[in-house]
Amino acid sequence: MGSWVSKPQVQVLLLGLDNAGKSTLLYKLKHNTCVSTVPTIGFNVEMLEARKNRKKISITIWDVGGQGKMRDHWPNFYQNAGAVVFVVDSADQERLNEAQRELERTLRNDELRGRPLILLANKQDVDGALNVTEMKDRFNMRKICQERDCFVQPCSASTGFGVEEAFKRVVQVVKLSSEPGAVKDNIRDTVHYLRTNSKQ
Ligand SMILES: Nc1nc2c(ncn2[C@@H]2O[C@H](COP(=O)(O)OP(=O)(O)OP(=O)(O)O)[C@@H](O)[C@H]2O)c(=O)[nH]1
Ligand SMILES: [Mg+2]
Repeated sequence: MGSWVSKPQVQVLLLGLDNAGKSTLLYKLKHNTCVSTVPTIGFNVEMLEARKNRKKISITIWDVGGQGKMRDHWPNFYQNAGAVVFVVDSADQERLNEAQRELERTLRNDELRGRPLILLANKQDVDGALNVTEMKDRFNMRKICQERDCFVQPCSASTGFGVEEAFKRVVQVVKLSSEPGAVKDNIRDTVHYLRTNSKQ
């Protein structure tokens, strides 16, 4: 068996509206390349290694599709999530309210109580993107951060700006999970749903 098995495992969830840039970010992190993505129906998962408190840890990143129908499946991934990374297209002014509503709905779930949040203000390379101060205001960060560790990181998944910093921040705040298999068990419902629907 590979050596990663014995390392502490952590689970990180990448959530956010469709088109926010989650998959682009995941592959930028994993392969340092800007891949051309298609909307995610289901989820992508990648494993990365990092050091936390001078120990090697293995980080499993779940990138779950953000389209309306997919959002109903987000809760299947909440159990044992060590941190939530919520990706926002900070240049898409028309969908900021929708993103903010989804973030609040997500964080209201009991299974995510006290879990750290990293809000990624993505697409900083696009003209008109909101800056960190504007994002904090728009997403009620003061209120949200009363109950959890929070951080807003500006980035561009396309250019790579801020991506490494975001990952470092995730490693810093992520909680080690006690039952590494549990998230995998919970995705069975989602897989079943996708299989059933793809046959129609
Ligand atoms: N300019 C710019 N475009 C970006 C950035 N990040 C992602 N994109 C583009 O935004 C589009 C959507 O990116 P995805 O990574 O597929 O978005 P997603 O959040 O995974 O979307 P779903 O899978 O539908 O939930 C693609 O055309 C990306 O190339 C960025 O930082 N800057
Ligand atoms: Mg995607």
